[in-house]
Amino acid sequence: MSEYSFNGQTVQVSVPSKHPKSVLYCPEQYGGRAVVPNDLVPWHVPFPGYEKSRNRFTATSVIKARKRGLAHPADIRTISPDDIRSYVPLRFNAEGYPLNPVGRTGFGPETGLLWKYGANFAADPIVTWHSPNFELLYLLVVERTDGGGYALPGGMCNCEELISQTLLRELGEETALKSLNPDDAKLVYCGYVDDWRNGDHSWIETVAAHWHVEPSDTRSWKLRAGSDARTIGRLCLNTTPLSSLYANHGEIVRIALSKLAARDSRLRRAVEESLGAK
Ligand code: RP5
Repeated sequence: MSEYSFNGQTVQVSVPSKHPKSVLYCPEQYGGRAVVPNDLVPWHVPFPGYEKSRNRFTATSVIKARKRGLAHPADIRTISPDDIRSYVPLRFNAEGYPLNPVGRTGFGPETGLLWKYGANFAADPIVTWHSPNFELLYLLVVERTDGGGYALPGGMCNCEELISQTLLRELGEETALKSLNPDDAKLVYCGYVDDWRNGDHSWIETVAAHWHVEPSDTRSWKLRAGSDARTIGRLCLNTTPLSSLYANHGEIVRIALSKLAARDSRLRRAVEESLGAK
């Protein structure tokens, strides 16, 4: 099992056992996914004819990024396996394609909207605060412009950046919140994101870090939706089901809240209520 460290904190790298959103949903441009029954998701189960049943699609943005040397070339044979990355130990098929660590997705071998074969690295800031009486918990979210609904205000990493920089840059770009202290970040998650853009050979992995702030800290915030966000939301977690969030962001927030309750007993009831919100 691999580990990831950040700010002197360590987490195990996570790969969920299922990826329902990567199998059932996709952006319209993908033209749909091949049907993958649950028992045929794992790569070790033979699925004759599967490869040919998949739609092919590469976004124009990816083709443009290739010309600038920012995206992998289309031909997998021209890419050194060392240039294909993941927080998870990678496996490759006979043609040299990296295999999605959860299993089949019904889309590939092209990368669709993603720039890289293997993992495309993102970073997700989780920002929460409580009501003055400690009864309610709030989460800062953005409404995605791609129709994916409410999500953590994260984004893709620039290759020259440290994850700690991406977390705060994305938060600033998407919400205009720039006052959080990087040293207060609590590492919550490192691993696979069940994102609807994922494919058989290209997928998203993220590092999520949590800031929980006092209600008084939020009074000076002047939040504004950035270019990647339609609106900003302050979700009351006591009444909003975490499962309604984009990709597996709800599961990631769940981990953050459990750790929060372990650190601060005053918030245990609000956390319990939020974890059970339906
Ligand atoms: C998710 O997509 C990640 O967890 C992150 O929140 C986001 C990054 O993609 P963009 O918002 O930059 O499109 O998979």
